[in-house]
Amino acid sequence: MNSGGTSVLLVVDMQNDFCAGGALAVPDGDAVVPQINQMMAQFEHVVLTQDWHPPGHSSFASGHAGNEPFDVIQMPYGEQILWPDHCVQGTSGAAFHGDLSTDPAQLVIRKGFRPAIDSYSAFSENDHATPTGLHGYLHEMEAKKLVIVGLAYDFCVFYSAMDASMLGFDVTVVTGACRAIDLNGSKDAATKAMLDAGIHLVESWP
Ligand code: VGL
Ligand code: ZN
Repeated sequence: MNSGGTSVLLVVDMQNDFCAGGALAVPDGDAVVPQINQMMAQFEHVVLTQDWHPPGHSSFASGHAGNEPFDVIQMPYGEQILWPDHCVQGTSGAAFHGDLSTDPAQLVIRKGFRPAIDSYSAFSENDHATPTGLHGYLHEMEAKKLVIVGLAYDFCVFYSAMDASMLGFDVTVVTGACRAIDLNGSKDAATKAMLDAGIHLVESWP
């Protein structure tokens, strides 16, 4: 799978808190683990992302008196959905799903660790100005194609795919290996925006 440039598999936020019983469980999130494990063997480079918030992170509704999870508030960098406390650094909720093969990963990108900014994209914080370092890694690996899977389809997968496309990568999202939170139509909106951006959406891989 190397014709036309190096391909990288980006596995987004396959963590306990986004799976069954987790603090921000994505419906059916666990179901994608076996397919992702199989896919890893087919790529020269595998990168994992890990949502990694300090306690009391500004995206947590618990720190905003009068607000509840899934409310939308204004932050200096724009609108922010408030989430239940999730993926707190060092907790079991922030750990990767126990059945995920993490051995093939060459790089783990942690994001969302700055107390005042949330981070959905694997490339930059939600201020769209603070990079994570992933772009530099991909540049050095001479990556041209990015295949993206994981959780959640309509948040971290979506924003990662859009940034990757904007940065000039050939991007494919494997929808069968993703699951969505789907807040107020966010799943369909994500699909439309990705198709408009020229991102390839395929049900399975290869
Ligand atoms: C995510 C909401 C908050 C995600 C992370 O991984 O899609 N969503 N933090
Ligand atoms: Zn988060």
